[in-house]
Amino acid sequence: MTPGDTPRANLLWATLIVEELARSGVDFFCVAPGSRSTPLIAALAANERARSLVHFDERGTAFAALGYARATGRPAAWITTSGTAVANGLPAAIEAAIDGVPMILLTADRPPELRQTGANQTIDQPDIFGDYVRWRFDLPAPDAAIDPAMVLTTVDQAVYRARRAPSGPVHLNLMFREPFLPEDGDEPLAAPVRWRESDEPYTRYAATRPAVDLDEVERLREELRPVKKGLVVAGRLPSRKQGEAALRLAESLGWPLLPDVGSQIRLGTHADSLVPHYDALLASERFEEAHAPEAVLHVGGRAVSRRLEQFLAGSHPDPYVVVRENPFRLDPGHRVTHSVEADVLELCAALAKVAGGDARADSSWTESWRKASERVDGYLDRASAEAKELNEPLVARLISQQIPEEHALVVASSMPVRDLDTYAATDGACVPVAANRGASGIDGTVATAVGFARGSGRPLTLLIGDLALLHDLNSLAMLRGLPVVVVVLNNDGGAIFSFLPIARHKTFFEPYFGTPHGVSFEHAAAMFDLEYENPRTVPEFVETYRAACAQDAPTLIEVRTDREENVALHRRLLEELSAEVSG
Ligand SMILES: Cc1ncc(C[n+]2csc(CCOP(=O)(O)OP(=O)(O)O)c2C)c(N)n1
Ligand SMILES: [Mg+2]
Repeated sequence: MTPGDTPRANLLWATLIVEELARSGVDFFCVAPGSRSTPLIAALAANERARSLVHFDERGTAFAALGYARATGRPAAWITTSGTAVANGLPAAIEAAIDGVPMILLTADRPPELRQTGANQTIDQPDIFGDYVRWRFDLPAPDAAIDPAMVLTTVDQAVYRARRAPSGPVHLNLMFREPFLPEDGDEPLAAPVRWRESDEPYTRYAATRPAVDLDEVERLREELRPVKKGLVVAGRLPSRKQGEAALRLAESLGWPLLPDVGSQIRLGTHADSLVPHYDALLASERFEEAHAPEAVLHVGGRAVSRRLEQFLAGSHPDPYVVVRENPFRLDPGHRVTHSVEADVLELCAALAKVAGGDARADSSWTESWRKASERVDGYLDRASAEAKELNEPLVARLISQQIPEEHALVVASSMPVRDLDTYAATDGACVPVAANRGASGIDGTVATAVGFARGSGRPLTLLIGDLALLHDLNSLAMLRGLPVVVVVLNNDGGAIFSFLPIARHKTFFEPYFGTPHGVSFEHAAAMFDLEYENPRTVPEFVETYRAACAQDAPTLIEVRTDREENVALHRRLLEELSAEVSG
């Protein structure tokens, strides 16, 4: 290859990568600045169908890609320069891998002659994401002597591997030699003819979805047929359609359905078999003892509720069936008797069809769950009406009631997701709910919300704790121009730790676990150009939240609470709720 071919080959390959991704439906690019990725950025800027999100922190852009795919079901591409920038993609890649979210990681790298030479900003990149990627490939540096069709087939394989079950992140490591780009007037190298003349991906991968195995469905039916007291658990599911399919299955079995906050049917959904407040019910020992199930059918990912996990492990249901779209074990209590990898919609529909005729379930069983849940709801309504001051469970409940139906809701790990799970009402809107509960990190939450807002095209509410917000503070810069309402529950540290036995160790609990920081978010809001509100009372909160939702610009609503009062309030609420359902 003549030296003059390097920049032309760089631009050709980068152009092929960006355009082939766009042709394959990956047209959203999350980008942070850097030099080594120059050819990719030049190709991106020139591509008319590609859209981009540009931000200075690669951890944030990677989480934005995650949020985008959570909203759309389609991967976004993440472009980064070489060096430690690449390592900043690992947290989002881990979350994507564990939760089956597709993502295309494009990392620029030095060419082989500069690896392990002490060359600047050069680290060992090709395997950096380890087993967290579904597929990885280290492309050679662009070279006019290599058939450019290789680049296209590599991109096609990458997109396929990201999207097919089990979906997840894939990594293309892309070496570029300098000079990165041709001079003006240099004749470009030609793309493969057949590709140039078409608008389709070079290799079209057939979307072969394995059909549901009807023998398996029949076996399940046989096992479930004798069950009188069964439970359906709807865990984390990516779409409302899937949640509704689980609900139809529960109805045809005649079993109660326990909907996780991420099941897409926890909010704004009404059905006779739905038990939205199951987590609170399981705080009552008497209720638990009287409601041990004979069988469980769990659909989707893990549920947030710890009480549910303990309850199921303790009650030894048999059969205990798990249905999900990946081959991974979902069985922290080691109780699962039957794990089915299948398309959730199809499996639920097929099983509902055959189970309907058998239904032997005991209707007083479902009614007992539902009525108890209704009592919890009634109690929470009374408690809300009597509350003079804002508190964390109440803010979660108010958001579930006040959120406009066109919004999406992203909720942070730690107490926000747990409070929403336990205390959300069902008389609000049925909005899409997303949370990073694959690895349950508190990192990248704001960026995930940004990606979700961009992907869904919806205005969005983010409910987040103070440490999670501080952790991802610079992602507030990505909110500019987006109709996002950030509600931060500022309890000056990690409130979740107050619920753990470690909280009794007064000598070191506060500095090492509570981790108070003493900051308010008013200045952060000003720095990143967000409106700022600090409501103190329930009516003030409702008013400011509604007003913020009506705006096109981002708003940060800070609610201050006290960690000690918060833990005492949670305990009191659950005690009173237990008395309510046991009485
Ligand atoms: C990246 C990451 N670091 C640390 C943790 C451990 N962790 C779990 S909850 C939590 C505290 C979160 O505090 P905050 O966001 O204020 O929520 P709160 O507990 O107050 O509801 C921490 C540090 C984690 N889950 N993820
Ligand atoms: Mg906190």
